[in-house]
Amino acid sequence: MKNLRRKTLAAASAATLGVGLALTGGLAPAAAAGPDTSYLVLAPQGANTSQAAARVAAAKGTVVATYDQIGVLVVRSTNPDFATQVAGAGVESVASTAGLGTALDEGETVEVSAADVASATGDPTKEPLYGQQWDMNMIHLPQAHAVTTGSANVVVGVLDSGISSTHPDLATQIAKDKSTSCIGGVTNTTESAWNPTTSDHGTHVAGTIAAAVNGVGVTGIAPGVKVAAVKVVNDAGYIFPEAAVCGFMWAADHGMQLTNNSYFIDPWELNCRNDARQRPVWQAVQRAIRYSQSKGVLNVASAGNSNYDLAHKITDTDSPNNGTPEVRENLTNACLDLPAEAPGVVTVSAVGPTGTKSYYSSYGQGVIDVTAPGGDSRIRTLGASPTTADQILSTTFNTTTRTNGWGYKQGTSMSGPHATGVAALALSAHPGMTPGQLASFLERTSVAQSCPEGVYNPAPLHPTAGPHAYDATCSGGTRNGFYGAGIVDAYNAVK
Ligand SMILES: [Ca+2]
Ligand SMILES: [Ca+2]
Repeated sequence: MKNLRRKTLAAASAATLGVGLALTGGLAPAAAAGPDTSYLVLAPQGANTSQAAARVAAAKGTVVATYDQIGVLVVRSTNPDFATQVAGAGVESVASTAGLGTALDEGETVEVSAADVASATGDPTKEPLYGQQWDMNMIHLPQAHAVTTGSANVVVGVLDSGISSTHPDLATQIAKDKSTSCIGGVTNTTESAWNPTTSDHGTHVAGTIAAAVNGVGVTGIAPGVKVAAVKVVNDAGYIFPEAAVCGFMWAADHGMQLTNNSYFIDPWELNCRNDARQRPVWQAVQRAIRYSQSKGVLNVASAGNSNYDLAHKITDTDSPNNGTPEVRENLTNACLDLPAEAPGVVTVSAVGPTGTKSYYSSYGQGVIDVTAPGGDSRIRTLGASPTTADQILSTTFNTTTRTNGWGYKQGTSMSGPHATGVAALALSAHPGMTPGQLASFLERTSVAQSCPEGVYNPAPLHPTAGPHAYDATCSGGTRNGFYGAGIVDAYNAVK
């Protein structure tokens, strides 16, 4: 999984290389146009952006989105000196987001064949593929659905790669009037703009949250609620900070009570507030997250698939994602994964079908709030070979054939939506909770899991990674670094 996350984009460093072409001869150059670059421009907290906008215009920038609520402008400019020239009264900070896109950990989809879909037999829920949804039994979904399948008043923003609006298990589940693309930090509510293009990750996530109970395919956790597609993953598979800011602001201003965030924002993974280059980016995203919380949104985020101890950050050898690796001094716990570690966000690790930590799941005492099924294809064979059925079955969209279907994926991208779905059921059964109350309720109704003894090594027979690649040590008691408060439980959340 780690390698999937570390996809590189060769073009990302071109932005810096394009500046400063050698000048020859004695002619004074005209102002050189640089590459078209995105910036986040921050006004002082609490100030409006009009003064900053005037400075942007004077520095030959174009404002493409204005977030007066949080004092943030999204700007594009080809002026190579934009960042320097825009500085001044009314501008607290500015940062280019070039190179700060993070690759979505897409995960591989294993599709269920049309023949197998057709021959699947029914079950008590009447969903033909329910027999493969071990994850739903683990969180006691049938018992929960006897109480409620969710309220249509609850709308969940799926900040992801879009949702297929033609999918037979999703077409009735989407709040189309609240769906948008946020690519480039600019909203586009055209239906085609928020449908999937190059990735069906968001379609899989949406199905886990809210696939219909309709006698077709699978069931979602909260089929009575609505999902809104908020597309933040671009066609190259990257999430840029301006898209995430747009997504949080959109969810906040369109009456959503929950967002699901199965992605990360920073290519360095560990986003440091004390890194001057990144601080404005951290601040802009943080302002957007805080604003959404003030509007009644609980944000749920995946912990990541690097088997990384998020509580003990010492080195960051893999970074940056899309540039030359560099050594950064003084990495501390002030360096946050966004949005997973932003205050007030529910952070979710993953477990497989036996209820133990998935080999890939990141963890960390004080960081993980709850856990949920994300699949573990290696648990059954101690790592030797993958077992598809131990992954998570949900809705898919084949981006090559442009057809809808069902299939398996695994990752904390899949566990996060289980927590989001249970939170949506909880809010349906117990309306009126604030985001903080809902987060506490989700934790309180989870089923505690004990730490494994000693060093946990679920995949010692992995053929290529080596016998200790997935070693991890769990710390804490009833609430611990692997599982937080425990496995989310749909029945406990609605009864
Ligand atoms: Ca269904
Ligand atoms: Ca948290």
